[in-house]
Amino acid sequence: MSTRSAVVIHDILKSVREALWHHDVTFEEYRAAVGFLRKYAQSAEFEIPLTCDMLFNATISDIEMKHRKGSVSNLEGPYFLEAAPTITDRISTRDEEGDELIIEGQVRDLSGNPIEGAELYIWHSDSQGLYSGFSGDFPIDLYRGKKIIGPTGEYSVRTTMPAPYMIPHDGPSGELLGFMGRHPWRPAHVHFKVRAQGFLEFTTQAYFAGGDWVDSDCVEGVRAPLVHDPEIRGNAKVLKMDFVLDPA
Ligand code: MBD
Ligand code: FE
Repeated sequence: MSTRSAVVIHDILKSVREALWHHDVTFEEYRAAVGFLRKYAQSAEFEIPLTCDMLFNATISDIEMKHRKGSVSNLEGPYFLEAAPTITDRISTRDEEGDELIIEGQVRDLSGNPIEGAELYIWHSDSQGLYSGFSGDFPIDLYRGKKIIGPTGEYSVRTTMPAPYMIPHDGPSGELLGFMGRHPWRPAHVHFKVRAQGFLEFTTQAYFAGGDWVDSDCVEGVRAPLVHDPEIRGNAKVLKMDFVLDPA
């Protein structure tokens, strides 16, 4: 009897070996590739998850959507933090001048009933494209929050616009992108995760129509239904995000 891991690993290796055959990969090239992989052992701790997320996270999230009827999910990325501060109606930021962003919508089930008590995590970059908790002296209570959803399922949270994000590219993840002839940019995006008793955990992102790199995301995460064209309300952009959760 084959275990699931045996079957999946076998198929992955089969595909890799086919590619090696197909391209006549030489011993020298093979040694160079092994040498490249060894760099991960000396690099920062985030490099391995970053490379994996860059290459495979979007695919895993698409595969998962086959089994869901609710909202369109998207990759989590490497910068989710469980320890996000609980918020009411605004996410703390340090940009007095950053463009205002209002995020509002409803959390509901497949039949349209509000999901009271759902935990909505929102996290995004600052106006420089940096994430709190992952960049120097940058306290984790900024640019992240956990909102507890009330009885109507509706929520509204103020924050500032994220910026396009350049993934760290001075380590092996960036070097790999270079080998592939790609740039290290992600378009500006906001991350969401929703957890509620009795429902599947839901993770997605929102992107902004017309923004830089929307068509060439380095992690290939952009999906058409997730590209939004926010309306303007006063000085703020308004991002409408409804979350429809599948039952557990
Ligand atoms: C990010 O900010 C991100 O969201 C993903 C998916 C990968 C790298 C950096
Ligand atoms: Fe991100």
